[in-house]
Amino acid sequence: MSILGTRVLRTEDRSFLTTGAVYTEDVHDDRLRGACYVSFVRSPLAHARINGIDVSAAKDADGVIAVYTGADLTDSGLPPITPGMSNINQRMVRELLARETVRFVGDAVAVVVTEEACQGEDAAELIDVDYEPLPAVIDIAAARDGTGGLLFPDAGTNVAATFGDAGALKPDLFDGCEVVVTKTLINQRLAPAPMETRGAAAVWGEDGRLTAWIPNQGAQGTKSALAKLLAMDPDDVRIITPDVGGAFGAKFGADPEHAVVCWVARQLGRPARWNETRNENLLAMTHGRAQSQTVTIGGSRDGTVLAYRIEILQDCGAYPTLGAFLPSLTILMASGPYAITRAEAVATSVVTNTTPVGAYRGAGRPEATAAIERAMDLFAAEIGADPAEVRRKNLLPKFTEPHRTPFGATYDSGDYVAALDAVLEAAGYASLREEQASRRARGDVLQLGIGLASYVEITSPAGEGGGPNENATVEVHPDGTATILTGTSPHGQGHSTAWAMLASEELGIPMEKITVRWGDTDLVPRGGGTGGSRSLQVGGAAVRQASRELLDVARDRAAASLEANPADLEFDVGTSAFAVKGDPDASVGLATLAGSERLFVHTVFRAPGPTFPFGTHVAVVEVDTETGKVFLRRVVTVDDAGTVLNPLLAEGQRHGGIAQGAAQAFLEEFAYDDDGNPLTATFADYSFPSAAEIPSFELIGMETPTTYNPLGAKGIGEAGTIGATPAVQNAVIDALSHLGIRHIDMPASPQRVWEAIST
Ligand code: MCN
Repeated sequence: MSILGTRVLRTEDRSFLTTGAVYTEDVHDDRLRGACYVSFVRSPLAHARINGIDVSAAKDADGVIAVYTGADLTDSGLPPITPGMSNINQRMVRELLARETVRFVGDAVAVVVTEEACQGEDAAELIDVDYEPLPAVIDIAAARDGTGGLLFPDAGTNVAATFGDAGALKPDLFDGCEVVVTKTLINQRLAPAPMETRGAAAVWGEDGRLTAWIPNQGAQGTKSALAKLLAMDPDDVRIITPDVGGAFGAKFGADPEHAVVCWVARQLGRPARWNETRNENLLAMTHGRAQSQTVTIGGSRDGTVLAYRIEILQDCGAYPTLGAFLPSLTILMASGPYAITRAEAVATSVVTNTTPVGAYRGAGRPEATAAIERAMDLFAAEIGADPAEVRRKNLLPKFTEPHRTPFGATYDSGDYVAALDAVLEAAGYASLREEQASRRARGDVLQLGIGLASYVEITSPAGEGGGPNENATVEVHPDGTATILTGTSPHGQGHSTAWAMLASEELGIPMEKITVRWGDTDLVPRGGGTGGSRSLQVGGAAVRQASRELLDVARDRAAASLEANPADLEFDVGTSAFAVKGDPDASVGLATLAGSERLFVHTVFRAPGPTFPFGTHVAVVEVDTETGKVFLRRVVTVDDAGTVLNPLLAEGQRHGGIAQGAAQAFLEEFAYDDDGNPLTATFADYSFPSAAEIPSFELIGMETPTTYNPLGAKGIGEAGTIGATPAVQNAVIDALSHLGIRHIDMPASPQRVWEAIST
């Protein structure tokens, strides 16, 4: 019986729940013996000129081995960081440690290196930086217009990148529409806040090679990024990935801090370690989202949407990296699951004196869904129609051949109406509306809101070499065990379980005898890592392909050993052995075959393109009309990620993602005051939900296989954050729509909701 599609328990959890994880901070390795500790000195000002740095007092402090500033790094020949992507303004250059100007609260200006970790923070306080404050650019519209000053005077602008031509927007796009609604929506800035903060441990060998332990989402990408920062040949860098306590998109590649720690280790000829504090993490790890979106939607009074436009202003923080590029993904997915043919989008990415923005679970796609799903509700409210009906009317009909959107995305397969109908049925939509009507009639304090979000998203947009592909190696050992090497890099997604299932299914080797390894670049030199919910559809597919190719190799060897024709052999998964058809005694097992010569296959799986999972979420909230407090009561979802390999893993991803997505709608926001001081730099201020604030989610199954990989699988890792956010936001507004409220920006905090009710 096949184990694929069954609820196999996560093999990872036994050690996590007993001996515990080994995060970078916990790594005990002989090579790191005698390590010193690096602490960063960070700017307390959002924008300032550095007139001088006095490190003398710090140098004399307890346990201090050395103090370095940006000048030391530059003197040693380290280059500044130029934006990686060519369409970003190349004059917006960052230094590993800021030398002349600091551009956000948290920008690092110096490091102290101490014998003990605890000595660093005290010594760092003794560093006297002479800052000359400059006006902080926080408002993104002002940043775009350059009215509040420039972050990079040499660039002559705060605009880091543009997408589409704002001057070429069609004035007649909405001609013929009976109804046109326009609204500016804030998709607020979030902090990824993984349980494990960032860190590094670095040591240089006598051969001049660097070994660095860094929590990451893909060691190979971290290796090339780190080598670039350190101006080194990537072959001289080895990255080792310990257990990673959450990443959510923000641990891809390498950050300036990682490079500085490695540089310190080389400078001192001694291993160096860095463990980021929670406060530093909230200040200096890349943030996510941070878009302002002006949506315009037009159509007829019967509910048909005829035209849609989105104009995006992306805040990319102080230094443009991936954040500057995120709007291109928002634009790609802008028309969502709808049959809108007249659609256009433009975006401008600007720098501001805030923490740099990067990828955060969904990276550009939740923003697209949030915009169009809010627009759909605004349109429905304007024509007085049921939001579910408006969606049903405009969703693309079922398709099995690729569908090309006005924004150039090619959706592989979809059945959007079925997803909507299934979730409405499961949620009991009609009776929820009845309940809502009676509460309104009674004038209850607790009003009921029902929110919908239909979505389609892109998974596995790119990989190794830029395409949706991934490699795997499968080796069977003489003792009957097997090892899988993968270019993916799990950090909560359960690949050890999933990849072992796939190999076990093909090779007949029990899962407990299969070890999955990743994240050491000397062991797995190539790989695209884990992000963009790409892993199963390309990495898992590669494991299956490698297993099948291994059987081909083994078949030839078995034929030689049994003196039979390969075509006359049958592979018995039950015994993991080849036998001659009709003569079961003439057999040889994979383990035996591995005894005479190594039995392994390395392969690359290449998909024809990304895949497009879809679904609909229904959120039910109660809103206290006296206090503005939102209670999330239910989230019911259909998330169709094609064929599901392991429902337990997929549902785990959905639960986590929905909680995270819902949190954006009613709780989370990383906020600054007008001077660029962070208002939410501790967990006392930056709130996210605990189990007490969220219900258990109701997950409805639906599987529409893709033909882009033999597993039929699409990605599931980000679906929760894509569907849940607008569903919950729409639910909050729906609860109050009878009061004439059409929109409330996220997060729907009690204060914001109360203000909307009171005005
Ligand atoms: N799966 C399945 N059937 C499918 C699709 C997936 O059984 N049709 C299973 C896979 O086997 C895998 C898991 O679900 O075990 C997720 O697979 P996939 O959708 O391929 O996504 P990735 O493994 O590439 O995960 C990436 C995704 C992203 S982009 C972010 S961000 C994210 C996330 O996963 N960050 C996470 N989930 C996270 N979960 C945790 N605990 N921590 C994070 O930082």
